[in-house]
Amino acid sequence: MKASLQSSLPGSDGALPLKTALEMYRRMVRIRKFEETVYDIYSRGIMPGLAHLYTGMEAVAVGVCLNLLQSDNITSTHRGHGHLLAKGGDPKRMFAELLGKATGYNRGKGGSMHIVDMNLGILGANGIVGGGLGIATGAALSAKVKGENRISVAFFGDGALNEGIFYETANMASILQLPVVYVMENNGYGEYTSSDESTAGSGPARAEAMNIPAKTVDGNDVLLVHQAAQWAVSHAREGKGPAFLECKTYRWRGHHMGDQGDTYGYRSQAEIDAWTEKCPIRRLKEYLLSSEAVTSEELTRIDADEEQLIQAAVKFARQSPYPDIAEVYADVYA
Ligand SMILES: Cc1ncc(C[n+]2csc(CCOP(=O)(O)OP(=O)(O)O)c2C)c(N)n1
Ligand SMILES: [Mg+2]
Repeated sequence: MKASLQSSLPGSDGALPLKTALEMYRRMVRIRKFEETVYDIYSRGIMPGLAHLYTGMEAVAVGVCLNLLQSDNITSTHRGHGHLLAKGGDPKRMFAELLGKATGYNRGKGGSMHIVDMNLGILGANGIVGGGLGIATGAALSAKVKGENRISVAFFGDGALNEGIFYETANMASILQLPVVYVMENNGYGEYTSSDESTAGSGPARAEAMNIPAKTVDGNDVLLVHQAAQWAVSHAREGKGPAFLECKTYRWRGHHMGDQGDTYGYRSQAEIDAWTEKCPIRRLKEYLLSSEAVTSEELTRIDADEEQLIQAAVKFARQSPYPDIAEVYADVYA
């Protein structure tokens, strides 16, 4: 095995360590297996509540988060499992939360859209579209005021780009030169509406209008996302103010678990198939194998490790107790 892997990225200025490339692979596989297991347990009536799956979009969360320190903050969305896992979230506590168990991140009271891990800088998934933009910008303001070496990343969708909160917070971040990176996950749809029908202009153009430098990248190529995020993260960390990254990608599954097949008829099978062909995991796998930096056995071993991790997490969650009824009003704000 080679010690390091020369990245073939256009404009790449150095070698991408093989260790990083393998970690990208591992985390994308973890997210894929986590999400497809959620699909399975939800479909079998084991999981209550709601879930929005990240399958197909793994390269965005992983490419960005592998540029972050543990102390850096992220804010996530309603489609948050991938962001949390990419930042180092514990699959056991996540599954326990999804099943409403006392061992979950929020002691079973939050579910999919409220998972928080302050030790990992994860300021929360968020059921409010665009809600994370304000929180990430506020965290960046606090880092700047306190003089802490900590940046924030706000993941948000193409739908959230049309929320007023983006303009208020991005304007403030630009004026105050706050260390925040806005990562727009452009999967082409907000619920069942194509962004072509709902969005005038583009995210990067809107950011640039506020003097925020912006790039667009193929969000299904983890190497390209990683490289672009390296630029955006360094920009924020070096005190140059906010940066904006648009990652073009696609969600393989419906908007949420109630959106199956052609229930709402807004996407053609041909479109879904074309994007499935651009699987970010398969792409990285082919790249790694063609570079001869790793063997297929090594990747198969990672697949098996991750399968075991996810199955152990589900088992842990299923065997965990529900919270005691006496806690029903604890940690609840009204
Ligand atoms: C403020 C607000 N408005 C509307 C909704 C309902 N809603 C939930 S997800 C969603 C679509 C979001 O689309 P996008 O930001 O592109 O994220 P994606 O689901 O594609 O990941 C909408 C409209 C909400 N949760 N919050
Ligand atoms: Mg979207």
